[in-house]
Amino acid sequence: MRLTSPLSKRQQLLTQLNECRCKTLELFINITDDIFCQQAHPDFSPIGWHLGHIGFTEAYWILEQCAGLSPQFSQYNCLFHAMGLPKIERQNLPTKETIFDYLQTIREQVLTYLEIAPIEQQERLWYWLLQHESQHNETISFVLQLLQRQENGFYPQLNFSNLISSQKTLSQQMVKITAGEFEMGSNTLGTQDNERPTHRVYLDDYWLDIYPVTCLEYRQFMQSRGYQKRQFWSKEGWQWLENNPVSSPLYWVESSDWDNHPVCGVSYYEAEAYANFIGKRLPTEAEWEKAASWDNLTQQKYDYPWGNTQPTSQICNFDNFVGHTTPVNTYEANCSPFGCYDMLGNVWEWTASWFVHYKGFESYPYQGYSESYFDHQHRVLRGGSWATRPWGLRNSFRNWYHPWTRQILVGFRCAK
Ligand code: AVJ
Ligand code: FE
Repeated sequence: MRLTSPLSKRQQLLTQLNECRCKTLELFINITDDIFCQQAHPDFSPIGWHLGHIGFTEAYWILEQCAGLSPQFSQYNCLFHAMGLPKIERQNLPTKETIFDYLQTIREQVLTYLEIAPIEQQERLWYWLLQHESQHNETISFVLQLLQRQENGFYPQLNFSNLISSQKTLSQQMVKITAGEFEMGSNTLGTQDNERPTHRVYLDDYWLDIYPVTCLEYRQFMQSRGYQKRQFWSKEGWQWLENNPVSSPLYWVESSDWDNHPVCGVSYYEAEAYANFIGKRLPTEAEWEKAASWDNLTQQKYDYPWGNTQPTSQICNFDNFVGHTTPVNTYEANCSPFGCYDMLGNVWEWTASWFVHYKGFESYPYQGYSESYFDHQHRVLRGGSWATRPWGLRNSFRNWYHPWTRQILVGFRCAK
């Protein structure tokens, strides 16, 4: 007897599609048409565009490519295509209500098709779609935060329990990750093309911070005039700083209540400068993944730092449960076999690695999904943030951004 029948796979997919969509629509509850169309930053599209693009992508892959239906809503072909209009021209959008109806119409057809779809052959595509929606969902979350910040200097109010754990004394420590091979990447169904195939990687001994760098730690760098001192910055980093004269992380809050929170909203250059200041360096993505996933005793790899059980709101800060960062020592169970905390959730972490393919890479579901970014212009980020949805939270997940990006929910930890 097969353990999973095609029928139960269908049901599982249906449940997950519904869950993921609820999480997406939830973000739009109090959104006016104004905010819907507003561009918070030149590098990011309005949240309304992301919503339309989610529907467009689902329609293209499921209704056109799988079900063989002819294209509908041709008025959106250019508007909601990722390669369609320049970002600056994506503000002239249909109303929120129109886009909601569009998504609903697509989704009804998709669910009708799901009842008869050859799931066994298409499973990877359906999971890719969940990933895709999740990632745009996270972008919507931080674009909303950017807009709120710009409008009223909004920053999150900490609740009581966050304040309490902030008050515990917390000092950064490092753990030694012993030399040896580990298994990098993942071949499981829900993973992206760029995480595959798994391969063995040998690393020498190295040390890694047990926590992401906190605001308390980073303040030292600011107070030592780190933003003014050329010596800490790489050539590109200093050039970036000269053109973008900033003096604190984008999501910085000047209050001791935030001391134990991870730094959030730094470019790769700022992370690199801090590491130089403190006499350390940024980890490579292999160093990050080994520390998060490898059990040296059993020579086994885990999907999550705590093992193979799925994440919950009790274990780590993700999925918008909290809605902002939490002190890096809040989740005791969010600890890897090597003893590193908070590797998944809270903030993404910059790594020193360029986003490049693993040996044996095969693009999926289209050539440019990852391949267009294997250009030595994008750094790898690991670990997920407080807004990362379950479909994108795992040890092997690779995110990528230009090193100057600081609008995302990103911090870092150091190695040496
Ligand atoms: C991997 C998050 C940078 O949002 O641009 C979404 C993912 N690719 N649609 C992005 C993606 C195509 C990508 N990031
Ligand atoms: Fe997309």
